[in-house]
Amino acid sequence: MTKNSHPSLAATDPELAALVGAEERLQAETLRLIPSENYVSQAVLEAAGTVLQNKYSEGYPGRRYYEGQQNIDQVELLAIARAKALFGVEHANVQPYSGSPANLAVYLAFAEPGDTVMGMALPMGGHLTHGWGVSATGKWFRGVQYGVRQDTGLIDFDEVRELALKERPKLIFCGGTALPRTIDFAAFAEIAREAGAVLVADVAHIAGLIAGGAHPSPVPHADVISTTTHKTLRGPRGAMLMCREEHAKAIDKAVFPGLQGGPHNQTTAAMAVALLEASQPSFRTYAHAVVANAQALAEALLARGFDLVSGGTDNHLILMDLTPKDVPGKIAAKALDRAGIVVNYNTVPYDPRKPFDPSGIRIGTPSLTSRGLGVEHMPAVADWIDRGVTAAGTGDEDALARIRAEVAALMADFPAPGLPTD
Ligand code: DSN
Repeated sequence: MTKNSHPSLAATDPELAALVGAEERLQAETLRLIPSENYVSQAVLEAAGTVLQNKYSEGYPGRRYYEGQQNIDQVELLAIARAKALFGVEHANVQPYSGSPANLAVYLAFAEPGDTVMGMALPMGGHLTHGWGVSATGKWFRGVQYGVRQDTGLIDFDEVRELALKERPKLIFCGGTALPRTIDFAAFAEIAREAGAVLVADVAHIAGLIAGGAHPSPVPHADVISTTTHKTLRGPRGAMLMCREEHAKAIDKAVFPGLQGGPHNQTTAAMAVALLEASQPSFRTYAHAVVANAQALAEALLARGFDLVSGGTDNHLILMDLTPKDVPGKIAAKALDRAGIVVNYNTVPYDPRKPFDPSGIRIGTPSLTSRGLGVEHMPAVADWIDRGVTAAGTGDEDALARIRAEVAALMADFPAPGLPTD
């Protein structure tokens, strides 16, 4: 299937080519449910593999520290223009290498070491870079953290407001990595205004849903929007920062020369392609289908007695608390992997277990929707998860093997974008 996919690579480095081929097969045969992953198009893959990667271009279009930027400037300007049009923002910086450096640039733009910053706690669904202790953002800044209510699994805005007014953070982050519900950007903006804080909406997980009109936009509310480009947005591994014109200079200076050197031009090009794809009507259909699939999957899981944090989902992501099933998240995730269903183990809010051995698994529908699976397939997906978790508890490897074969059979009918087909 993948023998001749990369002929030059295979001739030069057969060992590496074999690994790439094996990964192509794995991505083709398995049901990939990690909510932060996706399949990029062949066009995005091709742009990411171009000679643009040979070029250094520290600086910004028209203001570089290296010559020979005739084409690179145009590539970056194209990506910027497309980002601005797609999200309706005044300014976009497309140079951050990925989400964590993008967020670090925001700290550099608006805060000094030791300042107080506020974000959602990592075990509650936030991100490391929102001031969590083990991250540089929690070591070099004073991170104060909010969470979700234990009884509802939802953010308690009275608690967030009280904390913000007491701590007066320089930055407030909203968004995260394990949030199954719509983010109320307007409520966060009101709190940030009262507290005199800069509101940063980290929409990495939901950028594609926003672009496709399947989640409200932070644009009228947030001072800065941070996003990766490789999750629901279906672009290359990279990131963008977007803001109003008043913050443009501070953001640009923080990214370069504050934090990074030369931008990865091949990634910028692939980002431009993904942004073009995300502006097409078909992407709106995709974004809404991601949510419809997640909601259908949540319903099917609830019908099978699973406990979902917050009781379901509004977006692409479902956080399953396996405590009632008496199967730890890690055991379940590893068993599902053997069954051809790729998920990640995850803490759930108020998890009594440790982060490396937590109570939950996190799943999502961006990848399966990219392959064309629809709501009619979600009962089968829920059934496989159910049987997989049961088999994880009983150690039934034969059952896992049976699921793997069934998964591979269905996946064969839904070729993934960007993967070789024969
Ligand atoms: N690692 C990403 C995720 O999986 O959600 C967030 O950075």
